[in-house]
Amino acid sequence: MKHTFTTHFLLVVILLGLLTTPVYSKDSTGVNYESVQVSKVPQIDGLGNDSCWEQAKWADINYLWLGQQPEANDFSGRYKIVWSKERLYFLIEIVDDVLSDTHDEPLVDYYKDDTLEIFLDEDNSGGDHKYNYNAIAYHIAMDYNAVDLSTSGAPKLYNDHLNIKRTKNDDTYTWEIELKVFDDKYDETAVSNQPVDLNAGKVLGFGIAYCDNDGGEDRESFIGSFDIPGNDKNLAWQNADVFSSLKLTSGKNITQRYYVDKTYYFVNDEKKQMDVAPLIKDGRTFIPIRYVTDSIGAKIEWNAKDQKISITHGEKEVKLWVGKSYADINNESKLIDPSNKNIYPFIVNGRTFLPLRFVSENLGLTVEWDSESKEITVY
Ligand SMILES: [Ca+2]
Ligand SMILES: [Ca+2]
Ligand SMILES: [Ca+2]
Ligand SMILES: [Ca+2]
Repeated sequence: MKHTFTTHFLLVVILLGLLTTPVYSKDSTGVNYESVQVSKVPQIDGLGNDSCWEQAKWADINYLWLGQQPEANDFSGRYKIVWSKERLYFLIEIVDDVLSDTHDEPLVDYYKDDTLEIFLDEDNSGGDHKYNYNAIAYHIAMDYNAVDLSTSGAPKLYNDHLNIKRTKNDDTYTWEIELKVFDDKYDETAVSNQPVDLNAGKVLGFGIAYCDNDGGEDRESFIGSFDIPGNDKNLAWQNADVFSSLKLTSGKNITQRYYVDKTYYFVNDEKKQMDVAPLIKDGRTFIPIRYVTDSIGAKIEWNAKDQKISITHGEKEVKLWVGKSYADINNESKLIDPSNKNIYPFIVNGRTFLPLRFVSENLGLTVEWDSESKEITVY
């Protein structure tokens, strides 16, 4: 093929473009936060003393996007995230020496006061989100008004997406936030929109930022939870390409320990009590499975008419029937124990006992058995 002047010229233009435009790559530049699913969601009271918060790790809000680099007592911030099937939960701790809230109109200059921002791109698609719902940038004011730009370009309140409480202890402000997640089909003219269901393995575009104003007309510093390469770092409000990513994981870091014929058990190091003990039948350990599924945040349903137990955990769905030696695993039929047709769910004293190893392993968990201590470890 003969190269013409035009193709050469185009190549040069493209190469120059590559050299001068920062390349945003979520995997290489994003702070990828892994959030664990919790069975007991936090009480939204601005206090981080809920047990679920112990399962989550802190991450920093420490990248300067605009203004001057703050000292630690001027601004510092960190956050934790946990999730349930219905909601995301944030615990955000902000140290700020002067709280400034002088712009009274919620939709005018709303980012010039002290403002907490949460960025969310439900399907991690990236791309422009300035006047659409490809992603949302919640600008949360001190009075909990949550603002972003609507499809008309005008700022709009999205207060019904969030439940927010904040407490103060000296210069430390603790925000606790419950957030509904909406996809890009969000209809701002509808009376109500249905938030999406969350599941393990889901990845969202995400970020947190803080506008720190200490008494002036405008914010002095704008600090984010992820790095934005290049000179222009004030991009997250309109471009989801720069977001970092948030991965939802199952409660796999939860270790449960059960003991045959004992009614106590452990979830991590917390000792708990069950009303009936695990037992051995035909060489297999059986247990009222709700203890296991509740500990990892799985959903369990009992259908009395069909004597059916349905368990859903992330992408996994396990169905079993009382007296039936087969189960449905994601709609595929499977024998519970190919070597023994007597292994099936049964009822004793009104309690349904399920084969512990079979159910746990088909939910993606690992099971270990210690014959000496009769201890079953599930993680
Ligand atoms: Ca709380
Ligand atoms: Ca400050
Ligand atoms: Ca999107
Ligand atoms: Ca401030």
